[in-house]
Amino acid sequence: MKIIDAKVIVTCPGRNFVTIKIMTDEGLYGIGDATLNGRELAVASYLTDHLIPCLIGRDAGQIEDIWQFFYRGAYWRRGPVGMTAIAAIDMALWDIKAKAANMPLYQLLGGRSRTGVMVYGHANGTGIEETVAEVGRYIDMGYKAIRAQCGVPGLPSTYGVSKDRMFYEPADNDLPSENMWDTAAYMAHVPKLFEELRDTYGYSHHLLHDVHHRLTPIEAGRLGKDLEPFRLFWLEDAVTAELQEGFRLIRQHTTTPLAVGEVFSSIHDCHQLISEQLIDYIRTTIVHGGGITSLRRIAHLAELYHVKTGFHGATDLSPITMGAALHFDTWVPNFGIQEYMRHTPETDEVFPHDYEFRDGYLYVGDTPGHGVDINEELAAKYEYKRAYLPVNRLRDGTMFNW
Ligand code: KDG
Ligand code: MG
Repeated sequence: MKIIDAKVIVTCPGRNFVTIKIMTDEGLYGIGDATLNGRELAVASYLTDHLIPCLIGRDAGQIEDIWQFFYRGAYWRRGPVGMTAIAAIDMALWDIKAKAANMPLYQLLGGRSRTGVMVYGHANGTGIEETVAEVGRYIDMGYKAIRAQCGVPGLPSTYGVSKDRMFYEPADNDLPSENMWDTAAYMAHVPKLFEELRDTYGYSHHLLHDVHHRLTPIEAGRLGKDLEPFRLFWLEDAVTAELQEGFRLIRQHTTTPLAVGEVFSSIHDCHQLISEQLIDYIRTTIVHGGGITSLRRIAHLAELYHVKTGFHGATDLSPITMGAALHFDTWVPNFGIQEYMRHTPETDEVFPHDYEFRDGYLYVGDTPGHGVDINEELAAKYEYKRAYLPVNRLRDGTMFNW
């Protein structure tokens, strides 16, 4: 089956999404997500100007060879823009292969390892009381696992606390808005939130927390230790992870499980973290980590070292990534959990899909492929709108991690 054409579709049903559609001479097509929040057009150009011309005429079934061609053949390896572009092609080719086999993708990967995929939702509020009430709302909706984020006294805004109760959208401006950060205020506040949560709801639900790269290893060790009585499912992105060995220091000080990896683009970003057992969950997901072909390698490496998957699933990853990830989650032996931030109805309409949420779990359907499509006519109605993630500064004005 030959690839005869491929195109990039940019749409903004409330937020920007980039999609590749690959067509074959047998009439089958596949779609892949190429969305990189705040850098969408760079990936669109990487695909249109550099990868698509090399795709035409290739055998759509040679997924591994095409992956290697674009990874090794680029000479300039890795990096989020390039790996997101490769991921999009890879997702679309797996979609085509599964459609050609008349199978849902999880069957092609090795079949079902579980009936449903446990997901975690996002509860947040400006203060502790509001966040505790929100967690209650998620429990009422059936969630078994909930991430809790809370405003910090003295800071006008904080990562993870949304303006909209239903949908959190961090890319909030056409130029980066500026947030302010205070580590001491945050470190003093977070344990109070989790104490209140456990006092209110007990220990029957999983609770998670995202630090969003704001601490140093020794600070993270202290926070992890302070949170130990509240038995978190995980503490996420406690520090930036360019220095993988930095996690050793956190590990020496706390038994709170650690998750990291949503910004990683390849296995080399987490090789040491995994092989030295410095983390418990790897969050790198299909769209930013080079696709299903690449994530399979990461998951297998992780399995050897008792590390489980915990795929990133924020709203800036399109429903295509969610569909592909859910098939992967349904198969992968060392599955941990899947993040699930609901997309808006406009987004769901542009990307019709067959997965559904029931009682704390997401279930994939049996549509051949990854089960997600794109309504191109509708997509064309939503024009690209530049949007940036915020940046962060300390109280004295120093640039910091967002
Ligand atoms: O684009 C950035 C978001 O995906 C990120 O801020 C969300 O940290 C995030 C998470 O855990 O979902
Ligand atoms: Mg995160």
